[in-house]
Amino acid sequence: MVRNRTKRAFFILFLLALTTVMYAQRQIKTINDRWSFYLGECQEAQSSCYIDSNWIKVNIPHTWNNDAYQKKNYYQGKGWYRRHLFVPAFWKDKDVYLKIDAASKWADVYVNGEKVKSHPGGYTDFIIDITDKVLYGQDNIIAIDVDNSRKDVTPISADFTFWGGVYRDVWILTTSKEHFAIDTETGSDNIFISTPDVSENRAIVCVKGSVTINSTNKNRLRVINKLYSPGGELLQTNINNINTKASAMSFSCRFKPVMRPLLWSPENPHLYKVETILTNSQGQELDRMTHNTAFRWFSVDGNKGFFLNGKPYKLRGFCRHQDQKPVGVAISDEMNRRDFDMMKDMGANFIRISHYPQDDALLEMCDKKGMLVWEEIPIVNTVPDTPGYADNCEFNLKEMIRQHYNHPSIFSWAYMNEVLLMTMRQYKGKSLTDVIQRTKSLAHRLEMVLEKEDPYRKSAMALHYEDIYNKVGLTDITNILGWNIYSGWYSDSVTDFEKFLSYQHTNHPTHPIIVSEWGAGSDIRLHSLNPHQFDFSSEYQQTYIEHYNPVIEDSAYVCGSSYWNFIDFNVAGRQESMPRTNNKGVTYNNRTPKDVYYYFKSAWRKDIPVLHIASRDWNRRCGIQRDSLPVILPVKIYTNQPEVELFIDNKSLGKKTVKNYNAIFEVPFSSTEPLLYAKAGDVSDAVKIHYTTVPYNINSDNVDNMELAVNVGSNCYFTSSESQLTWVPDKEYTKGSWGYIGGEISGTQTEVNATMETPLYQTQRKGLNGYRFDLPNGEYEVELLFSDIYKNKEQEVYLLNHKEGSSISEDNCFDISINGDIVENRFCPSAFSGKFFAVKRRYIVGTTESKIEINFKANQGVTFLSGIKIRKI
Ligand code: GCB
Ligand code: CA
Repeated sequence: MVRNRTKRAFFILFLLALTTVMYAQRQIKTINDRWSFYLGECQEAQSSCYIDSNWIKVNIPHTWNNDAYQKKNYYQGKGWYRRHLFVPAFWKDKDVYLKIDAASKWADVYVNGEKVKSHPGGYTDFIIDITDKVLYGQDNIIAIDVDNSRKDVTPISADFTFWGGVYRDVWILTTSKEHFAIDTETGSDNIFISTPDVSENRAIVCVKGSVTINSTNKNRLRVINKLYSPGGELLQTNINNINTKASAMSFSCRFKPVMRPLLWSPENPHLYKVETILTNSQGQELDRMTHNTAFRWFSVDGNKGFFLNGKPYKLRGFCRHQDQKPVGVAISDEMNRRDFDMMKDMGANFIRISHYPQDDALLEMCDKKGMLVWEEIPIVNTVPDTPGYADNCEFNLKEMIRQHYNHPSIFSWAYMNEVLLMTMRQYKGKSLTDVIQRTKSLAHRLEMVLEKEDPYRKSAMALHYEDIYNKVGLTDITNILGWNIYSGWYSDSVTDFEKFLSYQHTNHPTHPIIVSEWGAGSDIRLHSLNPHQFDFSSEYQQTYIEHYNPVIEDSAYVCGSSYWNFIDFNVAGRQESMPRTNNKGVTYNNRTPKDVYYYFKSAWRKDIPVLHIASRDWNRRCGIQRDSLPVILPVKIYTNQPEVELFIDNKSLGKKTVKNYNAIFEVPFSSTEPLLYAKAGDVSDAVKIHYTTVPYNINSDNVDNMELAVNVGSNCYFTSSESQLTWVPDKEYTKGSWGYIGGEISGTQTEVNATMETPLYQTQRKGLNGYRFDLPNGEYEVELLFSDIYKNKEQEVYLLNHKEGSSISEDNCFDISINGDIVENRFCPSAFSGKFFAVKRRYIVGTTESKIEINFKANQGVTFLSGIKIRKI
């Protein structure tokens, strides 16, 4: 009896399973596992009988460019992926597709040795119909030949790494023989939902698509479109009969107006749903697709900025690169969603998906949780005349639009970034005119694609800080002008930002402006009490951001901005303080927020109180102790509250009025682990600081535990990530204290080899005569840091007259003496390893003269010093 009942239950389950199979006609699943990979060319790999057992086993998403974390010249070339795919016999009744979400930058795909697709473009997906290529009930071989070196596929020049690999999901899609057509030309799902007419009172939804019939079944088919409210209520059903005799079996449906629609906005992302169902004449379901849609409209105005749903709306957000160490761009959906959530947490309502189309997982969040989107294709720096390049650009634009058309969060498609930057550096005269002409005709061509593919969105391009774009007429081509402005970083002073904007606005009042980039770099190891342009201190980044944001907010004609960048991202070719990294992020590459994250959060979140002690990035503090009193150091608070109180070790430092979302307290530091506690209304924040001192006057009371390290030639404290030792900013020698004697500040942004402490070596004093410490007698360890970053001037002159074959060195060489004793005779720091190489020497010296004075005397070229450290032993 019991057994019988179980049997019956099984039977019912079995029937249920059968029905689900019958209805779930379209199935899609990842095949990201079980791939074999080979780096390099391997012509035979396409052949189905090739044995790949000695290849490495990988999972997709995958990139081969972990070398981009180590060197400028990362591998650009070919990589092969292979996978066995067993295709069950019962799939004979289905159509089978392979979908690859991204293979950078070019892919040739083979099935059982036959080439089935070539795809240009590393940021868009592609779909291949492999129904007639696979063997049913058997093992099949898929091979993908990927190449990230192609010069006919954009990007070819840009400030980011062109990671190679199949770095987004790979899918197998099966459908019944009658199904919604799949777009194997441009990789979209081929159903397009538009909302051509939306107002507060009524909204129209249209659906367009087509049907594929790969069977002899010529029965009538039916397309049923159902529209659901955000709450899931079925609002309307629309039925289309498909004439299966017609050659183009397309359908289109226009729902009756939705009255008083719930409008979509980043704050209230109401999504309606459209279900599109294909049935045969007996009503049996053959295929089904579901899409979100939303009711919103936008406009831009040269004087009044951006409008969402008829109301002025300031765009506040970020540009986003996608990579994360150690996986590069082979990031998961979860990581995409995590990035979205962080931007949303800061109160962003806008994302510039730059400089290339990104994962659907991100766009899905933008629709669902609310974020307006500008998405673009990566035509960056210049337009080359490489054959095929322009065609591929046009193709990638079309792909992006068709693939992401149904994301209601997108309001703008963009296609060029700073496209005259390299152009102007590389060409002059007639050839410059030619490139500009080529650029303009490509822009016109792309505008036509935009107009044809999607008349409902705005076009945009991002321009660098030069009037040339107006002069040559590029700014008349798109709907929105993005200006990338770095005044106060790469050039000039921060106040040139507002000057440039108002100049553009005054001269071109009809051009709607978005500040599509602005940003300053920061390196968590560098901090300063008097930060300045390009010093990579966290404090300069804060100053820069605090200056720009109010200008953007207060200029009504500015639509808004996207700060560059959400993350510190990898650029293999970049040098600066953190080689291989562009560090303008508001989060570190591992997505830990920088303190400036909370400036944005304070400025943008109106719905919750925000309070953050902006010392997380500078929580290893070092004070230069002048007397026995506590050292006073500033502590900044970011908050959206009007007033804030700060405590150190439970002692109140009083309250301060908050201006521009920040307040700075002068805090007395003395204990080694002080607790900072801030309070504003109901919110509070606390952080423990690690505090050390170094003496201003070295004496018998403080010398024993002293390790005085000076970042020579710099205004910045540098804390080593490895040892945690802080190197204090440099100062001039004064009697009784310590410091440099003579010389001038100098430095480089070029990477220095053989050290992890790059910024220490990049900042220097050049032409100095000496360095002096007044201190008690005793025995000391003195360490000197050098890196030769100079051409040798005398040698330059000498080189002009120099005879072929005579070997001369361009080294800068000097004698070094300590308290009068020569310790280095004609020392040439670059002699062995060359320029831009870290060199460190340590000396044990005793003094009976109450001082240690190191002197430098040039033999050839200049003297220089990057850092100095002194410690009693
Ligand atoms: C720009 C570029 C962007 C760079 C950025 C920078 O204007 O559009 O790709 O990464 O500047 O940080 O220099
Ligand atoms: Ca230095």
